[in-house]
Amino acid sequence: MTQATESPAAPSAERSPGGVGWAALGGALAGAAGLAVAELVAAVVAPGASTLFAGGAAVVDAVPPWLKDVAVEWFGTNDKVVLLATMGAVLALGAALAGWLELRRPPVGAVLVGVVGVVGVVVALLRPSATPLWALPSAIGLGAAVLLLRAVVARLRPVPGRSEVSAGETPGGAVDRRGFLTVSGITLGVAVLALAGSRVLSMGSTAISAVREKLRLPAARMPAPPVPAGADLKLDDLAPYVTPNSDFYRIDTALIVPQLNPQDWSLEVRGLVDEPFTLTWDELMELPMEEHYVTLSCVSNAVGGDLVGNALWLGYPIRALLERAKPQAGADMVLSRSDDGFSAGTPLEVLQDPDRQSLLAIGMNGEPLPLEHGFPARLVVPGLYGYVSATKWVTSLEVTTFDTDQGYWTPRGWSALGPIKIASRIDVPRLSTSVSAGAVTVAGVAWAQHTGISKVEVRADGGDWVTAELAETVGPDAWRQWHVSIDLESGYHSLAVRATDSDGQVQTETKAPPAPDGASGWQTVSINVD
Ligand SMILES: Nc1nc2c(c(=O)[nH]1)N[C@H]1C(S)=C(S)[C@@H](COP(=O)(O)O)O[C@H]1N2
Ligand SMILES: [Mo]
Repeated sequence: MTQATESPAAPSAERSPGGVGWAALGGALAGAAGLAVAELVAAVVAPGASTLFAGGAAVVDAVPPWLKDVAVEWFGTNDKVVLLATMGAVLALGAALAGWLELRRPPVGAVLVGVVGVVGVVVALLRPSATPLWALPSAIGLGAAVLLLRAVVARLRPVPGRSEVSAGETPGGAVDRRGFLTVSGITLGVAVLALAGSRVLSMGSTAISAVREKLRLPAARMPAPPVPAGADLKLDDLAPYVTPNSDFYRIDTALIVPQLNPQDWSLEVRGLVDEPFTLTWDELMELPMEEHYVTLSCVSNAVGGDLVGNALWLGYPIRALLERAKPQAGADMVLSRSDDGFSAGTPLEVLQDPDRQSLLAIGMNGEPLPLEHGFPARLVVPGLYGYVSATKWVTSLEVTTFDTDQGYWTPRGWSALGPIKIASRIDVPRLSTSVSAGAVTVAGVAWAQHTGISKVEVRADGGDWVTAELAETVGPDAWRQWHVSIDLESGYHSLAVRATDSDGQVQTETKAPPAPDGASGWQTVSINVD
């Protein structure tokens, strides 16, 4: 047998090598249309069920801790945008490859698209809040992509009868070029319309923003002590004592912010308790609220980093919820779960501590929680990193044990317990500002939540430690600003800072990376004095 007597498709395609590029383009268009159709269906079913978002969420859950650190370090809080862009690029390349394969080795391209679609269906069904309907976006998107792929690529096959004439000629002579362009145009149209439709439909989600805007929170029965006049030094570049909501760092695994309507929200308190119960929003609103300033920080914060912020939280004590549920002997952990599948394991003892103001929070700096910070309710526990305590969009508290359960990050390489390490940061002078020789103001913040900061020291060029002046603070759960004047001659200098907590423990010089239980070491900055 010779090449020439094989099935017509393969040799003809070989005679029109230019068709390969067009097939790749057609594949990419069909892939884009499939993803857009999935977005459109997801806008009706559930935003998190689309191929892109369910796939992205699965990637987020699967990344090893070191990669999470690298992502936060390189991209900061833009890491999600980078993830989605990378996924988009990989899928576009895969779809182009499918176009090429479909031309050369049908139906391999269609099968490849099918595999991606099936993976999309499976990961969507595996999401914690998934219902069987979550299979639809990827399934329907997959169907659309396969149909369009086959239709586009079919137009690149030589039209019978014309193929003889065109042997060895440019592909345009042999294939139905106009047909190809028409089908490609239709495919592009499907992609654009489906995407536009999904945007329009998902604007319904701004409905939750509207609900939040209208919400009036109850006044605190127990208001926070006023912020002392001297707590905020109000220096340029120094982090303000109270972090505005719009500047507050955001860390979570959610690719799309969960949209919870308070009227549909409830908190289930269950597990090893004598009196399990479910608390509705209206019931919560009737309970006496408290207000506390608490500084929240992330275990991923590098030395000198800004994944930390101080806010006024309004909420109901978690301690009181637990009292009502009556935990049983032997329990030592509360596993809090969020609507989107995150969980945190917090020591029961910490949450029952009458001296620790742990809240089921509904308000942040005088407003309902912003959507990204956990609307309508989240946990805030002074002294523990967010990953083991600060569950946003919280929907259940399960009293359990550390032996039987673990929070989201623990199997991913992070410590089960996450007490916050003593930390101090230099905010002033900023690297970019020019400083003149003489008395130089150095200032920053320091935190050791729940113990409090008793001293901050700064030294220049490895010399003697100079004690900084501490600004006032409302209490041990909130950070403290500090400032000191240091004489510096012109030239390069290195400045280091260390804090001491109220128990007399000095911040360790030993450097540790964020994983597995938080970064440590003294922050050192280099400055150029004119
Ligand atoms: N539902 C949910 N809650 C979550 C997380 C999350 O990924 N999902 N991340 C936690 C982590 S690691 C931190 S540091 C804090 C950050 O809270 P913020 O975004 O309001 O600053 O939220 C915690 N609560
Ligand atoms: Mo975190």
